[in-house]
Amino acid sequence: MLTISTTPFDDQKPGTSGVRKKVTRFQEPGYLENFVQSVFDCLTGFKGETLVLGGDGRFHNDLAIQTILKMAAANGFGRVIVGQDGILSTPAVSNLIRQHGAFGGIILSASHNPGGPDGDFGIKYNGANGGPATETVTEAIFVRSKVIDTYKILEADDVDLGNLGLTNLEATKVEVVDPVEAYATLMESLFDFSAISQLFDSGFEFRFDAMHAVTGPYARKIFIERLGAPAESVMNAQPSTTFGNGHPDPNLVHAKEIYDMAMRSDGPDLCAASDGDGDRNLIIGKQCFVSPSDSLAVIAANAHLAPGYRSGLSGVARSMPTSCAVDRVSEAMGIPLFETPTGWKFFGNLLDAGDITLCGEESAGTGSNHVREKDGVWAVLMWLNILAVRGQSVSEIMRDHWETYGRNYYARHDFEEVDGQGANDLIAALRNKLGELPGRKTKAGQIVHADEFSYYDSIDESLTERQGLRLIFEDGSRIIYRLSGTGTVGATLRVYLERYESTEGNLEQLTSDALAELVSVSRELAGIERFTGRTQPTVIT
Ligand code: VG1
Ligand code: CO
Repeated sequence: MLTISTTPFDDQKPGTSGVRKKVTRFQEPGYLENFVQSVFDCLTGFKGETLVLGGDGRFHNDLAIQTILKMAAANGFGRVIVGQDGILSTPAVSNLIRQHGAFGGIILSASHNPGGPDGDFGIKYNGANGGPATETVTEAIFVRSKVIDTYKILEADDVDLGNLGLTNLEATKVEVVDPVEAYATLMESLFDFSAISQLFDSGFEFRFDAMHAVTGPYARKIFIERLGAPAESVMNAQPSTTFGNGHPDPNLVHAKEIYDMAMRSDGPDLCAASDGDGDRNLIIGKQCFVSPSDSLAVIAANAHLAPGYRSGLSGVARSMPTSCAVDRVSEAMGIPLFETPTGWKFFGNLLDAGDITLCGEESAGTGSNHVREKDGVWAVLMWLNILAVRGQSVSEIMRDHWETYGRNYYARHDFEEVDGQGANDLIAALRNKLGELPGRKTKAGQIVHADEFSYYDSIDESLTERQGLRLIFEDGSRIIYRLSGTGTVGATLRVYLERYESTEGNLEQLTSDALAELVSVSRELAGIERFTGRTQPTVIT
């Protein structure tokens, strides 16, 4: 075993569950090693315990996996469970940690960010509950990474990850597992597979775009082999290190191929997609896009139709910028609703405590207490199960939903790769102005409340501050501003817009029209052009 001297890096961000950087940064000697050793240095009691390890297969995955295996062995883990060829989706890692009672896991991914030699890479640590490390742990890792001066690694040959089974890395056992098997079995325990098979038999047309990313093998095994969907149902199913030179973000911009297919009048009945690491989902019915916020609400209202959720929901949670559509459902069902900061790690304690069964984010993340990550394939199966039982189309289900609960028109405008200083100045200026906003009349109505969101987690007693500036209007409309924590170039300003239309209102309006006034107020109030030089967002979702 070697103990190698190293010097800390200065570009780690506090408060994020891991690091996401350009591949070239990760190729610098010691960069990955510093993060991994910082994680191990912050954990106690893992000697002889199990670590789960895998990634989304992007460029650098293979090299990083070998390094981490040797470091885990040098640091004293007893066993490492690793996906064949180093592949595991994020929800599959979460499941394996829980199933094997592992100490924790390491996930290699930059999620929906592009891959390849010039793309992004990332790494994060998940704890024994299967979820992203909590605020307390990520803070400790950050502090450690600033002072670290050595890391430990074995001098050993690379482990063959191509074959299933056990090998030894000195005293540490390395168990190479099928990435899909355990996950597929979990899905089968939650959903009515025979109802979904019958749906496919009935001629229901389904397309899933794996975007050349990690879900390809999962989708093939589950949708085609176990549920009998025709082979052409899964597109771009072969994972590649560059994601086919694409951008594996299942939104209307990057998943345009499947979006265009869904918008045809003779298109499939359900189109879906997932991201680089398999935790996000896109759901589009025939000519009917389902916003992630609406998807969460529909799933909350219908989850009891799936066997795993038959006994109902204990509660639901959404991130603060996610639309309030699910709030209406929770109110009608008489179950608690929790509002958390952006990021899945904030759902972990609520799920562990049994306070919630379902949770989601506006950024195409939906999930439940079955794992501690958002789960793309799970969300698609949930929709298939609901469609199979209700026997209606996606658009009929949406119409029904809006007629019952009203409709929350919603959009997110992203200003990507803007100057970091400008973005910080914009937020600072708006923060200073919050006090004078309540009472102000705008063309989108009167502002009644303005604040900066903070969250107190009563379970671990942590306080998380500065989680987005929030303007609330007299009719319940909202404009929210926050800076992304996951971008790797400059800053990304996200502006979230929401307007509620009650059931008596006109549900036919187009989303863009419904939000036009809010959009223009959001630009003016924050001085977006003045601070960023941009007149238009780069991505609208
Ligand atoms: C974004 C999303 C957030 C999500 C996070 C990780 O964060 O807005 O909702 O939890 O990505 O998703 P930010 O800070 O850039 O807004 V994934 O699929 O990249 O693990
Ligand atoms: Co992801």
